[in-house]
Amino acid sequence: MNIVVTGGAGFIGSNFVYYMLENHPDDKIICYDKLTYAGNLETLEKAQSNKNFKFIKGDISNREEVEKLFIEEKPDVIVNFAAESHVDRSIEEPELFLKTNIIGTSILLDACKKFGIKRFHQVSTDEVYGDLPLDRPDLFFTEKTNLHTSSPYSASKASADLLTMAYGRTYNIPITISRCSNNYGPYHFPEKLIPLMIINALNDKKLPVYGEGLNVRDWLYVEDHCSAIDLILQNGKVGEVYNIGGHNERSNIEVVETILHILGKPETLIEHVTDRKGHDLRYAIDPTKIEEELGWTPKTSFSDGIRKTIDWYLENKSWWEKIISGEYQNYYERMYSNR
Ligand code: NAD
Ligand code: TDX
Repeated sequence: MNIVVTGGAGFIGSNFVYYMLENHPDDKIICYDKLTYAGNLETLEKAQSNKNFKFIKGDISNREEVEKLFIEEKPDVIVNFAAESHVDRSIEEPELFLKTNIIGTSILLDACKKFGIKRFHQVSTDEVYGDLPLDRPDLFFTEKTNLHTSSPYSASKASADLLTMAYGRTYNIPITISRCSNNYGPYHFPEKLIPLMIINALNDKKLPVYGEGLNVRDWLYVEDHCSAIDLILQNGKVGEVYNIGGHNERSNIEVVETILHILGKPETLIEHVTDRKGHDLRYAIDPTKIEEELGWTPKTSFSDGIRKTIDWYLENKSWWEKIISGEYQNYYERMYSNR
């Protein structure tokens, strides 16, 4: 099978590329990525020598480039990871999120309609469900929870989900959608909570916690997300949505304290800063459907995963040092100075 992984030079997409090359040696994995600030060819260095891997630079929101991809590579499957993915950037510049996440997805779906496809899988997020209150730990997101978005990012992802379902129903395109909770692990871009805190702590810089740090996220080790998508591609029911999560809820402050503790750094590095606008309180996934229908179970607990992740950042300093010494500095300055 020819499997196109859009956004495969980013965090989860690259982990998925490696997962598929290892677990499906008979498939060809084609990474299609625009290489925005979040895409990084160095991340794919170890895949380049694999004969089953190919990289193509291209933009999902460019119709001509996408049609060329379909004509030349004849994909059987598209797994769409390509997106603008950072909530804080969406608050600064919503329009780019609409272009990539909504128009880009619609252009991919148009190409599926025009050229045919065996499966279009949309990688979505638990953020499309909005948030849950902090004082109701009994509540979880199920696939039936209403879409109720808070940020321009989540609104754009929810729109892409709706378009995916509409193309499935109207044009009979065999679609599936997965909505996963927060991922962490190797190759996570330094702007996101866990890598940012690890890197700042290693550099003895302040750790900027938004507000009181009581907001809760449900963390999943990235490899467990990859295995879930793989199962959905193999055995998932066309037209269905699957939630992915492993019941690893932690408040942000707990996560930051855990990182400091493992690294042996003082809690005085923590600095509470102005809260994110519209900040979602709590995400928590109910994964019963994917567990019962597809037999998926996550392998990595948060306590193991966070140690593995910290080890990876310790062993791969050159990967992140290059990122934080570039354009990232302007971003950091814009986002965090005088906050
Ligand atoms: P990321 O920002 O690390 O990577 C995104 C990748 O997409 C980059 O390689 C970038 O170059 C590429 N890209 C951006 N615009 C593109 C375009 N127009 N055409 C082609 N490529 C483009 O993101 P991530 O954290 O790996 O997230 C991947 C996907 O998973 C996203 O769709 C995101 O919404 C979803 N998701 C992420 C999480 C999470 O915790 N990170 C959780 C659930 C779902
Ligand atoms: O400097 C920070 N300080 C801080 O307190 C940053 C970057 C974040 N935070 C808080 C905000 C959130 O409550 O940490 C939490 C996690 O923040 P992010 O890493 O930005 O992730 P989140 O907003 O939860 O969104 C992530 O999960 C769902 C991904 O970035 C999305 O792409 C995915 O869809």
